[in-house]
Amino acid sequence: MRTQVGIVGAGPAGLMLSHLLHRHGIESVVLESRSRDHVEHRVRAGVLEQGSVDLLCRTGVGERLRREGLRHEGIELRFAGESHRVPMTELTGRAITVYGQQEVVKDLIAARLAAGGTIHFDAEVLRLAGLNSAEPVVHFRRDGRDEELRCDFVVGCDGFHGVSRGAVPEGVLTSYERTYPFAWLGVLAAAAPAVEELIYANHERGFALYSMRSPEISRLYLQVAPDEDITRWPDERIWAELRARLETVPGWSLNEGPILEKSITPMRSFVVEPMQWERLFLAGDAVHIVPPTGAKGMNLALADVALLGDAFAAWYDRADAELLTNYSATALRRVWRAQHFSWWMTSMLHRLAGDDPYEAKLQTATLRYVATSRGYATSLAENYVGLPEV
Ligand code: FAS
Ligand code: PHB
Repeated sequence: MRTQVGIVGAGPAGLMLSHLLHRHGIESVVLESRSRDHVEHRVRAGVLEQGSVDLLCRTGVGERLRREGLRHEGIELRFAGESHRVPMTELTGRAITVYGQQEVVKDLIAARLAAGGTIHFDAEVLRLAGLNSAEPVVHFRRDGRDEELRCDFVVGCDGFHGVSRGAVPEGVLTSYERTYPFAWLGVLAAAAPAVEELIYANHERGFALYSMRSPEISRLYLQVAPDEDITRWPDERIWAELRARLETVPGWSLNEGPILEKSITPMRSFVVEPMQWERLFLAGDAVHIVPPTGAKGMNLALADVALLGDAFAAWYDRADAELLTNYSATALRRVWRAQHFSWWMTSMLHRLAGDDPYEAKLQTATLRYVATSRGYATSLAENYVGLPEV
């Protein structure tokens, strides 16, 4: 099997890259270890930055997003019994759209298959070879057989637990990491959201987030211990804790309903540099992770491959290697801006280990500064809706 660009992973990064390459007339093959059904139903991110919406729409995969996505022009911060809206669109002229990651994945898979694209599901990549040669080889296993994909370039879009990052020789990569003393318990509930916009709540019992997927489906999160056991969280306990942390303003209550899915997501900040080595390029969670408080994960993945799409086009169209050579340095500017913003949102909103009363006071002061300073609110807003250029 041979192609121009071998892509490991059919998440938002891998699928969008394959779509962008196709639009430039560049062949690719996507190898995905899980089934199509699994990747299309894996509940993860929910917020698309303006730039991600624009990318999907201008490349012809935004039709259902336009129809079903929920455009939001603000978010609400709840703390110390107060509630403050950050009017993001008024401050920046840009907005976010709530549209589940699994819907983006479904739209991209449909577009690739309709265009005759090649995505091999249930095809686990075992190792990458020849990355410093003119013809790298992706070794993978499918239907119990070992197979090879020969290509000009390999792009690792295989997430934090993938194999691509590990294919870079010892001593090349530098890792930067921060772990947090908490995790998120996320639930998907068949309950009409009791809110028009997302609510981020700083509470003495811990952080809570009220999000949604549609007028009928709510998506909610609770800060829990980093090693929390989900079996200790029956539905009643989840709702009771969400009520305690979110129902802090008079006359407002959340809507409950059957919980359709619950899971625990660990919190970490992580970057490896550089994001490329020889003929291997890394994108998305394979090379950086952010705590989801800033809703940046999926958006960063899409921004990475938007750069790679243009870089490969320059290489194949006119043998211009400049964008490919500078991919890592260019992408890392946005990655580190998002790392800082995600860390800042996480530090401001979560009950930190040790219950340091000084920390809690700093959090309240920061939140109140966002609520009262147009300049500080604009800083939060422009990072949240996505900076056009960094
Ligand atoms: P992905 O992890 O989405 O995709 C990688 C793909 O590679 C997967 O389909 C995997 O099966 C495949 N793969 C891995 N190893 C392979 C191998 N050896 N061979 C072949 N295929 C292989 N972000 C937010 O903004 N908000 C959230 O609420 C949020 N919640 C999250 C919850 C969880 C449990 C996780 C893990 C992440 C969450 N994220 C969230 C972040 C998430 O949205 C990522 O940023 C996004 O999925 C990144 O997309 P990709 O880089 O494409 O990686
Ligand atoms: C979501 O709707 O899944 C979501 C929204 C905002 C976040 C994280 C997750 O910061």
